[in-house]
Amino acid sequence: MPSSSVEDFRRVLFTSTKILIISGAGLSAASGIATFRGTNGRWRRYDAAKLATLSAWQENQSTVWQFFHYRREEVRPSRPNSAHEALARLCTSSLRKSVAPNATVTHATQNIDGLNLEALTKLSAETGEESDAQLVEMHGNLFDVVCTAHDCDYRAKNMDHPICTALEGTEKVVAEGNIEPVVKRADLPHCPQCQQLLRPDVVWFGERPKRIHDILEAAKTADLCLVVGTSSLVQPASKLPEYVRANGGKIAVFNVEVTNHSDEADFLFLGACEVELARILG
Ligand code: BJW
Ligand code: ZN
Repeated sequence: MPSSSVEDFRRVLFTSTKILIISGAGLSAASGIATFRGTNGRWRRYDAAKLATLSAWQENQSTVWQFFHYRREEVRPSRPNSAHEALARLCTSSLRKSVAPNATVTHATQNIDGLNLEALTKLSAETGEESDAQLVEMHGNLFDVVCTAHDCDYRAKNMDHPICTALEGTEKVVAEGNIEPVVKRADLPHCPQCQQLLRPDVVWFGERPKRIHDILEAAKTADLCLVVGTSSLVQPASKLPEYVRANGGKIAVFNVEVTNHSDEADFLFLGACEVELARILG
């Protein structure tokens, strides 16, 4: 049975040398962003997981762009919550000293909302110290776009609001039945270099997560792994704790509910991570 002893966890944290944080949608729930599989994981009449595929994109670029435009609009007003802030402190050398003085940190987030980076930037502006941790947005970022043409290397940050005029207002539509706003392909975001269609630079099923080698290396050498707010249903993120365990490392799960892997954890903190991480990490 996993332990929920804060004292024992803090002892393990204090002697750790390589920490891997794996986070998911529950980390941003308190910032007002819907979890991926929450409320049955649906957007309009679609299963969100089915829209996160290359085949959905190939079938209907307009619908997929409307989904991502909706998500950009959802994220835009949101701000990091106390869980992002607690992790940001753990990712900053001088603030980590009192809890994990000998550790380096890698944070592999599955979230595409950019809130972990925002929390680090905010903390760095307050302390004057840059984070020394490695932050990997392994499923990409909602505000990055990439050209779909094979012979074009265009890739950029795009904070435009809206990303294109044809998508404006579609985020408010709750489509009933099969009736949906029509946004023509020609009116979707296009590449300024070659005029081909742009797509969100996020990782769909069957695609390779970003910087996967850095993440696997961190998992194979970590002696402590914090698994925060993820259902642990999606590979390879769901497999990373197994690598940590194979190396003799400890696993601590922070989730509002028991998940697939929580019974294999050494520590389980059941509760909202925005409360638990602040309470336990300080
Ligand atoms: C709280 C809380 C609070 C709530 N406090 N907790 C070829 C074809 C097809 C499939 C595959 C293939 N090759 C491999 C696969 C397998 C596939 C897979 O895993 N499928 C499973 C469904 C079975 N994986 C992949 O395809 C991955 N690629 C891959 O494996 O490539 C091969 C490779 C690996 C290694 C090296 C080289 C090659 C890619 C997966 C991409 C996933 N993409 C998505 C969409 C991204 C863009 C977008 O967001 O739209 O990522 S799917 C979706 O799931 C999204 C999420 O990041 C991801 C994980 O979800 P998450 O974060 O866990 O959210 P939820 O909603 O599921 O859970 C929230 C949790 O929070 C819950 O537990 C709550 O209880 C909790 N919670 N409030 C604490 N306050
Ligand atoms: Zn292009």
